[in-house]
Amino acid sequence: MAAHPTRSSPLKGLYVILTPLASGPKPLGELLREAAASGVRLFQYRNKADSSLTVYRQALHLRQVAAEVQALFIVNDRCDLALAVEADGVHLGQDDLPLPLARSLMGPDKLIGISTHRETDVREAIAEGADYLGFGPIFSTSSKRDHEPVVGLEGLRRIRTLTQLPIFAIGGITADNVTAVVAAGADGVAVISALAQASDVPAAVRAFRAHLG
Ligand code: 3NM
Repeated sequence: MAAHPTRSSPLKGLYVILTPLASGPKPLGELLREAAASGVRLFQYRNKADSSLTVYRQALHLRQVAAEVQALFIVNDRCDLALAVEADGVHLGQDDLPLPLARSLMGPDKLIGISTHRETDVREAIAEGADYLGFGPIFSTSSKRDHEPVVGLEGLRRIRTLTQLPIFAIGGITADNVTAVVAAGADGVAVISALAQASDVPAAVRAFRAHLG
């Protein structure tokens, strides 16, 4: 199914995280379609709450929708699930499988991103061959329980000096602060609530994209 996307696909701009916990009234598949129709090319499915079967079924559905709209589809945390639904890649957290092991499971052509929160995480991710970094939380957020300490724009500026890898800033990012986040060095921004809770998804995407190029 993953005929179009490759590791060389551009990794920048708006990265929309689809998660049932944060979602408003809109089904995730509909959110994906609306966001993609407004130009979003990169999605992640994140579900830490439901059973494996439920998560698999939802991932498979979203994967199919993403393929229809020719967007990249990444699964959070789990290589087994990413492989089962033929996702374009996996996004690891610091407590997930080690990146080299994930690479050997996923193969050379799948994308592997990793959440980083401090300089040591970033250095390790670079050494281990991540395709892109998540870095945050830039601002405080209620979308992730027990999140790491806020790194702020200053933290992002420091990390930018360490690597040319694509950096997706995450945590509390909105259309109102995205300009400052990009100015601090982010290649893109990953968001949950700014899209999930938007009453007008196309308008919300446009507001981001105006600042993201
Ligand atoms: N990861 P919102 S912050 C999933 O710092 C996640 O790694 C973070 O949600 C990190 O856009 C976060 O609603 C939550 O703030 C992002």
